Amino acid sequence: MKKVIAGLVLLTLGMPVWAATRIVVLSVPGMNCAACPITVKKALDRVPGVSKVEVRLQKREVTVTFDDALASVEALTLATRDAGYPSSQVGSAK
Ligand SMILES: [Cu+2]
Repeated sequence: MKKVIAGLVLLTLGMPVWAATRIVVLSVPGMNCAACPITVKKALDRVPGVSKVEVRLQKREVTVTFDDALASVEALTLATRDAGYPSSQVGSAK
């Protein structure tokens, strides 16, 4: 438990100074029930460099925070496609 909290603190403190952190919004049209986001999130969490995955089922969108030295939009869309949910980038935020 202590380890988990320490990890979260590190992650929170570390985030703003990562120069290569990128946030992108992916459209995942295949998400159509409450179980889909779990599969999509799992697939994206597994991509090295991904630090945060937020799924909005209603909009069929996923916001992904990742280190672009380790991951890429291509790696993200490949991961969701391999999980059965083709996706494409619809936007980005800093
Ligand atoms: Cu589903």
